[in-house]
Amino acid sequence: MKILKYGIGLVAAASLMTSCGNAGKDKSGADGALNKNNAEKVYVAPGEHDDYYAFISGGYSGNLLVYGLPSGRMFKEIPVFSQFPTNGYGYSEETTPMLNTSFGFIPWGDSHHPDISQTEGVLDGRWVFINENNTPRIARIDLETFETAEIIEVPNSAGNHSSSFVTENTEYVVAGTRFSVPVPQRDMSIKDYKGEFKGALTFIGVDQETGGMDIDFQLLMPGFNYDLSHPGRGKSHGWFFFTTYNTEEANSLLEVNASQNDKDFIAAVNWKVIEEYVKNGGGTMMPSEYAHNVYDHHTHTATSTMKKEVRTINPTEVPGAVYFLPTPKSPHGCDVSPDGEYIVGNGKLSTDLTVHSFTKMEEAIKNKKFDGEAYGIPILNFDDIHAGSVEKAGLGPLHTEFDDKGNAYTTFFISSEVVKWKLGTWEVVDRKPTYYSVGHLTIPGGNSRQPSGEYMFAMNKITKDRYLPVGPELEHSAQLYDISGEKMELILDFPTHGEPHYAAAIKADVIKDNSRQIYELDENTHKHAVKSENETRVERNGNEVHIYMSTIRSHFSPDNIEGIKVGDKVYFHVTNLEQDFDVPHGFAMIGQKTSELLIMPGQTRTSVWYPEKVGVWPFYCTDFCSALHQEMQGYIRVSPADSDIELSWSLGED
Ligand code: RUQ
Ligand code: CUA
Repeated sequence: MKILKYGIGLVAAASLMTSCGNAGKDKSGADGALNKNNAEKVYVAPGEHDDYYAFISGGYSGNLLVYGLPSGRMFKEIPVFSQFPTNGYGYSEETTPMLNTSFGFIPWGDSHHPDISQTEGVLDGRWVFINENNTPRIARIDLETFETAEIIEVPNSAGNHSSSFVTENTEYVVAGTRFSVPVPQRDMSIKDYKGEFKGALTFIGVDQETGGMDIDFQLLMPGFNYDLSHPGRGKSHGWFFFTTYNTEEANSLLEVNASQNDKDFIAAVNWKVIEEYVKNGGGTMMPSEYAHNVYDHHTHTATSTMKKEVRTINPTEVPGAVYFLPTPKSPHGCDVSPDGEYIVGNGKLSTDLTVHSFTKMEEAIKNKKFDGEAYGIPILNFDDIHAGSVEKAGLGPLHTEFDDKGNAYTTFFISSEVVKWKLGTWEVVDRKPTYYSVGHLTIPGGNSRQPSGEYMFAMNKITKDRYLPVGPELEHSAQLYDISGEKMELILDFPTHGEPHYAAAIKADVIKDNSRQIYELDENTHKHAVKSENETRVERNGNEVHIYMSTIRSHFSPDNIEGIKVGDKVYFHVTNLEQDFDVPHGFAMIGQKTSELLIMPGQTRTSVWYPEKVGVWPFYCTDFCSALHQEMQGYIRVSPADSDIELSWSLGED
């Protein structure tokens, strides 16, 4: 057993080296982007718009990036789980509550799998959700403002990886734990893991009007690792599927000890049955602590509330709620075909891709044909549910997406390629190399009933020689393929940011006309907003000083302030009075131990400054906003702590 495993490891390493070594030679090949037709395919003329938005996870940047397809141009980095000095997210007083958790303020996150909201199985472009892996959280980004609107922490969870995927009417956004942990957390020996640790699968309800998230229930499963998940759709709507590995429940050297079982499971969860159970009062409210952070774009302010309990469900108490589908060798991706019939589980250590049939699964459940149980959860017979396997497709299969013509596309990390195969016949139709070692891939409309048949892009883990060298640390590369024909054609290379795990992509038309241009000043209900320069002022309350400031091209009001003292705590509440699209102003104060503020038209932002040195200190606008941007500046006089200089402020006085 051990020999075999290490054998695969060696093949993997060898093949990885080979594929990288050959790469340079491929560059002028027939499938290169140098081919004129291919260049035209990705060419978006100056001033023209792309056809698709792609929301690409920023991985260990903690953020979400917005790209256009087919050009591969990056339009925006949306800060989600990490502080972002570019606009002050996570630094300004209004936004720091977004990063609050039961562990306190966390400045960083590891974002993985974005997923766009759906109506009747079709992407509707209202929101995009994304998970944070390290300190388990789910965020909702509003696609009118392209800002993070809400973050909810997921208790009893760790390595929040089988997340954040939505059901076909966005009834739920689902989060599953990768690491099982003691539930509730307690001081116990790690060696007692087996049978004691639990894996929480969390169903977060989504309010259809506001998008507001709230945990409906948490299923406390056996202590496996729940790696990835996808909802059923169409005929399988009402079910959710999770791959598991480490069904061995090992707690050390998992690369060996979690690879012992010939088959792990896909857990099939019937959430409609559990929903009924919960409606009838089922489940147990467990004391717990998790943060729920909500941003309001009228007050321009986030609030953080600590929740105190969560509804937990013991799966064995709900008949018909959970079944295990045996699936070979530590499956990673768990993907459901557009019609909801096929559930693909890719065993990382298997050369074959396993596909289960939903119809057969239902049949086997109806006939109560089980092959034993694990912790009271019935295990189905592999042969009863198996639809087919794609044999010897490649090495190290990870993720699968689908097109609109009955094909599936699977990434292979070790053999560094995307393989196209046919649903139903399981035959391989095409394979194309990726540069290098692909993780996820995306087809616009992935995880929906209506994937597109135009483009697919691969997000790679290794970049090596794809771009001009920039030292040891490289951005990850992505490759765009034209999939409209029988064979895939590589048409573009583009760099991504952080480590892109999944990406969600959607037709631009669905979103672009709803995109907001300004915030209405009339609707600004921020408690420290000013609506005109007449309202700007400075107030002292003990050693706290509040500066109510405004910006408009090309000055601050006030721009001269005296009477600030060493030892004060100074709040800058800056309102941008502009009501024109794309006229933000910035604010930066010399020596201030935070980031700048970047303030959108109609918005208010606050930062805090502790003046430490006597003198006259300038502040300025950081965003080149007008021909007289360089004139957009001001001074603050800082006097000794015991000074009796009166507080005063002015604009345009001599
Ligand atoms: S998982 S490849 Cu989060 Cu595959 Cu990244
Ligand atoms: Cu305002 Cu530059």
